[in-house]
Amino acid sequence: MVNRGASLLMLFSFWVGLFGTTARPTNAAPPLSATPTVCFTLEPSTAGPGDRVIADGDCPGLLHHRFLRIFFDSTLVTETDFGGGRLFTLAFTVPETAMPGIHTVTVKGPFLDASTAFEVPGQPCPGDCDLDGRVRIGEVVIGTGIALGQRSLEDCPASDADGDARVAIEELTAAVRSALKGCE
Ligand SMILES: [Ca+2]
Ligand SMILES: [Ca+2]
Repeated sequence: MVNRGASLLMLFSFWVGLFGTTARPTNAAPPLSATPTVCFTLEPSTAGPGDRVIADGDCPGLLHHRFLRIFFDSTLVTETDFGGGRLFTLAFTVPETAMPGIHTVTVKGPFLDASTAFEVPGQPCPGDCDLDGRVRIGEVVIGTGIALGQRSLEDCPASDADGDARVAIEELTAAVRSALKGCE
């Protein structure tokens, strides 16, 4: 365990040394986290860029809402002047730029902020925590923290390429490769 931790630190030190002088300060990638409120379903729950998805909801308190917005991660995909009631059925299109991996779809209204997961099929770019098609130093830091047991895998599922719920040195190396050469 000590050797593994030391190896991880060496790998990370190497990467920071390589980029320390050229990497611009960057915001750490936002963690992938779902809000506790889940009051709608997506059909289908897995689809590719450009595909149409139906959000079917039954959200308490929606009666008083007028505007509803649906976000795919941080991208606004639907905005509607909702008539009222607690039931809604809204369609949206998966953004063309959506990368493979687990995304978050959020329905927002004046008093509503509900999220659920949505999967774009395929392997995510190794280490790309926020699925934006690039790996930044903050994302390598997150992956390293997971490998060292200091962070939760939920903070960056894309760090775990083989899905064994651990981040191995090889997976960190793949993340560094993504940062150096871009996502393939
Ligand atoms: Ca990224
Ligand atoms: Ca793994």
